[in-house]
Amino acid sequence: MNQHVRFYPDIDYRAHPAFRDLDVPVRGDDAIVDGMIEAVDLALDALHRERHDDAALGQAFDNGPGRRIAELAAYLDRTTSNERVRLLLSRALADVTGELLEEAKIRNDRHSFNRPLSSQARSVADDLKRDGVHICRLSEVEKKKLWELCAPVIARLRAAAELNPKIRVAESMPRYAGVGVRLDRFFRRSAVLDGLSAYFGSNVTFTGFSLEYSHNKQDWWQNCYADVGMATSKTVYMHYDHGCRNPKAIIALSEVTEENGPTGYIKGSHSKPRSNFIHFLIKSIDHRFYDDYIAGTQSYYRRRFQELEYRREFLMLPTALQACSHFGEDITDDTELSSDLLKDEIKVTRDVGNCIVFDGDYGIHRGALVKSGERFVFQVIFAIEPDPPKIGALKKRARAIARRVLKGE
Ligand SMILES: O=C(O)CCC(=O)C(=O)O
Ligand SMILES: [Fe+2]
Repeated sequence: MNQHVRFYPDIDYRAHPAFRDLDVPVRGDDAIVDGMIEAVDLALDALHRERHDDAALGQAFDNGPGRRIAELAAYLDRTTSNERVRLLLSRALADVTGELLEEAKIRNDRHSFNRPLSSQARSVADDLKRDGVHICRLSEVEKKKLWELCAPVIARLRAAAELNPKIRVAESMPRYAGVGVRLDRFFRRSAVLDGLSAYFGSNVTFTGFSLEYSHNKQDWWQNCYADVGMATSKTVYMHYDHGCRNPKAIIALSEVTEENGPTGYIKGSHSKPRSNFIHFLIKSIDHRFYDDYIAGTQSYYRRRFQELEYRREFLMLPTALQACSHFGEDITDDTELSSDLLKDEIKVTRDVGNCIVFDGDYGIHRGALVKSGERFVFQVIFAIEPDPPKIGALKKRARAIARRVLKGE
């Protein structure tokens, strides 16, 4: 199979024990769909190589990749008989067109991005380029201070977990108050922001973060395929994040070992060959699935793969679209793919570091799967965007301080 028209990793769902006996007829038009995918990717590549002024970019996008995507959308609309599948595809294709235009704008701006780099920032950017990940460390003193500042949030998270022990619990925290300001200082001091900017060729800002509490009673990631007698796989929860361009950091406040859910990153996975278009489209399909999904009572987080009806609909898609951004459980243990991914995984335990910065939209990672004990981490979101005007940031900070004083924190 031509990996340039496929998602990475390419999983054969028709051979998977939970799908192989479902008796869904094969569409038989993979060659046509693959050809149309290739046409979108070629048009995207051509557009990304050119330099446009802002006004002309939209037009160039519509005439190139936009037109090719519309052709694929019309073809799938004509040839997909299941109504729910057809509507899902149409919503996802509309979304992905918007996403790819945004991506094209970012890439277009890169042609004029040029910023001097310190040697520290160059080394962060080199790590990201080579591995898709940069690992660093907050001092014990700084960690202790952050832990103290988070005490009220930690107490609320523990209480929420008591009430609802099986699901994920996190609280988003103010970007411009105490903890956010300290994290911002850390990212600047350790050249994380400059390194990310150099890696992406665009300005990167620290936009927000939350504190997440994970513990061993949670089961949101377990037992997807228990109905066919499969144990949770060794690659469970390996995934790409849902966005299409935002880098991320995970900072561990707890002492992390193999037991309490270390973040894992598959070194080099950000640059594996794949179709750029399919990479974006699969995330849009995953996301748009939830528009007509009626939530059930189970806590497992990927019901599209757990329920027979949705498994059948999944097999009605062209083979190139039979993929998922959160694919870890779908890889069968002791296969070549499973061992390849596992052998390249770096687990960020306390001996390795306590802060991992990574390209989570293109690189495979996982974490928070606690076997025993518990773990508190900050999930940090960066964005590719211009710095906010200084005066705006100062105003936000003043408002955040005022809120804190009023709350008596
Ligand atoms: O908590 C971790 O270590 C990783 C979590 C993650 O990748 C996510 O929430 O998307
Ligand atoms: Fe993630």
